Amino acid sequence: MIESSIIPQAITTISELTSALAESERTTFGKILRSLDLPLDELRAKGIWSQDHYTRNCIFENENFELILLCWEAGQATPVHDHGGEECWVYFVDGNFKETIFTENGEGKLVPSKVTNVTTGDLTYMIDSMGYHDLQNVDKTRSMSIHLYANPIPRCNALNKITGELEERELSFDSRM
Ligand code: CSS
Ligand code: FE2
Repeated sequence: MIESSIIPQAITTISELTSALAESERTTFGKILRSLDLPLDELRAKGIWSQDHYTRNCIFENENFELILLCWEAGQATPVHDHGGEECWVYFVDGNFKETIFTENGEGKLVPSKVTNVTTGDLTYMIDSMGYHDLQNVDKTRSMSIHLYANPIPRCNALNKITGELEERELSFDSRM
């Protein structure tokens, strides 16, 4: 394991990021993501976008964590969801997003408890004990975010807007980078 003191001042490539995460304890994951300074052109060239839904593009995965580039068209959003009992860091690579955290009220209904506007360079953290959340690209243009889950999250619980019930969803990749 490397000491946090030898994490590079700035991480400027995806392979540097992957190596730093693979060689570090998860207690330093937030610090590593905060040191990101990635060239946007390289990521934009590798990303894929869909008019139907935000896309999930696997950068790297092992048994300890998965690193995913999410590509968002204007206005696209996640359902309200949890994180399968794992830790979730989101680094906002490019764009303007709204995060809404939901917690259960006395009747077990999910209600919004906190809304945060986040922008390029921000880092957020979620774990199921904090509740559920959704994310929306509130930009008028395409946006990107990098998601780090430790351990990997093959499935999570998401709110079905039609039934108002939580249901288990498989999380798949639209591409592997
Ligand atoms: N959990 C969602 C993104 S918001 S953290 C996903 O991985 O698709
Ligand atoms: Fe999430």
